[in-house]
Amino acid sequence: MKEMFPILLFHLIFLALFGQLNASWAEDKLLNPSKLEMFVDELPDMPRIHGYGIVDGSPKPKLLTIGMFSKKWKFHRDLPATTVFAYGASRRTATVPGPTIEALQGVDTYVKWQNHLPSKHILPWDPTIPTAIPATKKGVPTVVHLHGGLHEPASDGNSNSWFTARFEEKGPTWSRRIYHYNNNQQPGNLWYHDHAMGLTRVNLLAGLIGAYIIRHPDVEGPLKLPYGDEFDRPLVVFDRSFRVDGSLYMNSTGNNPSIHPQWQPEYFGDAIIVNGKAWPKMVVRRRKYRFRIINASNARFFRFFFSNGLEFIHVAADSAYLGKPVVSNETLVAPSEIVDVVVDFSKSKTDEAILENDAAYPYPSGDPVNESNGKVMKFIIKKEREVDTWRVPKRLIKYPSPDLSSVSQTRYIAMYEYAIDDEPTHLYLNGKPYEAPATETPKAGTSEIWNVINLTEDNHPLHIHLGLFKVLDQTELEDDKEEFKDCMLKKNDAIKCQISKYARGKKIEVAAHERGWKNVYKMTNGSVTQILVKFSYIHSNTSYSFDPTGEPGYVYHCHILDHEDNAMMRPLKVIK
Ligand SMILES: *[C@@H]1O[C@H](CO)[C@@H](O)[C@H](O)[C@H]1NC(C)=O
Ligand SMILES: *[C@@H]1O[C@H](CO)[C@@H](O)[C@H](O)[C@H]1NC(C)=O
Ligand SMILES: *[C@@H]1O[C@H](CO)[C@@H](O)[C@H](O)[C@H]1NC(C)=O
Ligand SMILES: *[C@@H]1O[C@H](CO)[C@@H](O)[C@H](O)[C@H]1NC(C)=O
Ligand SMILES: *[C@@H]1O[C@H](CO)[C@@H](O)[C@H](O)[C@H]1NC(C)=O
Ligand SMILES: *[C@@H]1O[C@H](CO)[C@@H](O)[C@H](O)[C@H]1NC(C)=O
Ligand SMILES: CC(=O)N[C@H]1CO[C@H](CO)[C@@H](O)[C@@H]1O
Ligand SMILES: [Cu+2]
Repeated sequence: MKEMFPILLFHLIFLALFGQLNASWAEDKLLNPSKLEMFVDELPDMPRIHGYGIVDGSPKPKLLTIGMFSKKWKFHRDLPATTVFAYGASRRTATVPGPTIEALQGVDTYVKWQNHLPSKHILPWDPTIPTAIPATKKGVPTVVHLHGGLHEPASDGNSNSWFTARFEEKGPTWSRRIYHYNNNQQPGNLWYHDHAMGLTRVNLLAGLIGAYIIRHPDVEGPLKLPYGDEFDRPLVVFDRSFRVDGSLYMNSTGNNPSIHPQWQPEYFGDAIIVNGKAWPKMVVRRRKYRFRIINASNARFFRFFFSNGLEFIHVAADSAYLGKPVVSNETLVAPSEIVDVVVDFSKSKTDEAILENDAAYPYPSGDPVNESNGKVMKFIIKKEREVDTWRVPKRLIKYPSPDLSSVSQTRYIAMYEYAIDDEPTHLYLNGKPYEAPATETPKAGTSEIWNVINLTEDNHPLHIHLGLFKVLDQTELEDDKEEFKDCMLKKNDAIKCQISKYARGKKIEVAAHERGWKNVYKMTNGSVTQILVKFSYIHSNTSYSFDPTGEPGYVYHCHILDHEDNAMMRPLKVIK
């Protein structure tokens, strides 16, 4: 026994270190989120990095180096520090979310994205879904996608262009160490995040997200919207669950474990995090602020509203300004959608306003929110009245409406979910895996109509790389849609299945603030959503300032990350 003891101890340490003990240990050590007092941490403003230099008074292209680091991050005053993956100019300055990159329209930003991550992931991932797996089984594959960016395919962060630390291993379509963002598009809100094959959900959960803003001072300055670091603030919102020791918790038992031991169709966390703090607070002055709210949750939809009735004045959506401001008392944000709103705190009748959320999860038919996930953050409004120099003009920036007569193609995109005993195993677009050759091959410079048919139970936010789109119409399928669904499952051909016969139900109104140009939209279940996708700039008639036809092409996918990973994503190949 005496000799055995060290061996036993060694085994225990080994097991504890390498995870086999975690499964039983993990679940009873889950943190009850109501143990964290709300509104105690100040809302951070993430570091701002300029994606341009100033030489002799004029802006010049710039090369940034941004790394991905494993480090500790405090999500709440009373929660032990959490190991995260964070973007930053250095390990010391890396944050969750990462730094906000501020670019100028027409000035190129180059980024050397560097992977400094350890050899093992901090979250459970599932090798049985289509996944980037390094041959040595060492290193965390990553690749950065700038969401909403119009740039060459080789800098688009294709899921198979992943790389591990020191570029030791690279995915099959990897070609560049330095990414080139032209920034030649309209001013607006973008965000960057990881996009590695089969790892997007866990890499984002670990912290690999950040905001990116393209500004055009000549066009935006005259609007006099709230501006500058104090009044123009990105809010990156997501949900996370923790163990009592502060570590991130993700359920590691699949919903169909005999097929996918770990994968689950949707991740929901119990704590709502804004700019890296759980339920933070922010002291504001009695005047207007602009908030660019990015939903960086894996699967949670948010419907935001203020406890004291303050309104949202929408000035832009996820990729472009609106023609006119739109006022609303609540706003629904799907994963990866961005709302860009002005809030006028001088209108507040109280000295505090809580930003709340009442979206069921999964949206729209899942569990109702409760005290924890129904609260987002608190604004403490100073008492003193002051003169507000910011305004919201009656007209913002109007881009020409899509020219329907020039549409060159009409496509049907059907969303399918496959299940065993009602538990989803995987999801496909058009019934095809990601690896099947591209079927969506738009011509550069043209516009197309896509009819997106949801044949699943859920509301899927569809995101298209490169192409910006406008939602034209959303129509419910008629009651006998099961016939249509059966036909689609057999033939996968919307025309042969007589879509026009079924797509005659109720029209679903598209909210006024979502009628602008977008890059993500909620594809409501049981309906056909018609969008016009433009494969050219929306703000000018010049052709793209890069070649969109190169390898490895682009993709389009569902932005519920757990769906995207398994494998609700298809190639998009632009041709000449
Ligand atoms: C984790 O997921 C499994 C299978 O989906 C489920 O049975 C289990 O209750 C979950 N655990 C927790 C703590 O939610
Ligand atoms: C917002 O206004 C609509 C219509 O007036 C109303 O039905 C809804 O309950 C309001 N929402 C909130 C959060 O006050
Ligand atoms: C963020 O987007 C995901 C996926 O579209 C969605 O499920 C989630 O509800 C959204 N969250 C917010 C805060 O908008
Ligand atoms: C809210 O629901 C979550 C998930 O079911 C749970 O973990 C949390 O404890 C609940 N919070 C409260 C205050 O009931
Ligand atoms: C969408 O799903 C919800 C909840 O399952 C359901 O109430 C609603 O009728 C569905 N909508 C359509 C158009 O099928
Ligand atoms: C492009 O040209 C067409 C036809 O001349 C014009 O109607 C449209 O407004 C132009 N678009 C932009 C963005 O300038
Ligand atoms: C076309 C179609 O059948 N769509 C599905 C969309 O989602 C709903 C669930 O709310 C299903 O009932 C529909 O079958
Ligand atoms: Cu989806």
